[in-house]
Amino acid sequence: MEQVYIGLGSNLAEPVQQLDAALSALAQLPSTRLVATSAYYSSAPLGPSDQPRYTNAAAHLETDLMPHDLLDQLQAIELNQGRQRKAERWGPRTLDLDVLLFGQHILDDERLCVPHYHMHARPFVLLPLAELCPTDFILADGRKLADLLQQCPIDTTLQRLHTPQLCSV
Ligand code: A4P
Ligand code: MG
Repeated sequence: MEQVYIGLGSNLAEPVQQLDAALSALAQLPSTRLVATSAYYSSAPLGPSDQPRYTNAAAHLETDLMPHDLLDQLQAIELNQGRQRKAERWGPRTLDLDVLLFGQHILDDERLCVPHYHMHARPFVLLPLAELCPTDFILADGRKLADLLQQCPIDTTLQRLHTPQLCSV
């Protein structure tokens, strides 16, 4: 079993409900267990500002799926929840599921970059992730999560919301 951390984000069509539905779908993935989920966080959009605020969270999975098979499953969940892929970078979406960390694997191919390339600069990714990891957590590439948190820009718009009911199965 690999220990995997997923970043969830939504800013369209009832974001909290989108994340609730996505966590239920993650809990039902084959050969996978949903171990824990973080609280939900609300923040102003990074990138184009003419879009709604985002709701973000992180989930800890244990899985026997291979990385690209897990990505296929995540993209199927996104599509099932009405995700439309547009050319616009950092544009609005019903659901974004990113593989943040996949065990001790470092991946960099045309479909998967893990650890996720932007996570170090994003408080709305690091704060939920830190809820799920030990304080001395070290990423596969040797970076310490505590250092990333300390060096990450402060987001004054970030608000911690509730912790979802479905926190483990
Ligand atoms: N891909 C490569 N590595 C990964 C990975 N580790 N996990 C590839 C998932 N996918 C990965 O993904 C494009 C391609 O990335 C996939 O086909 C996959 O093979 P995508 O989901 O279509 O695009 P994306 O992730 O939305 O990339 P983009 O447009 O750069 O958006 P971002 O960077 O995710 O930003 N503001 C706040 N406050 N909160 C947010 O969550 N999110 C965005 C979207 C903008 N502003 C935001 C937020
Ligand atoms: Mg994505």
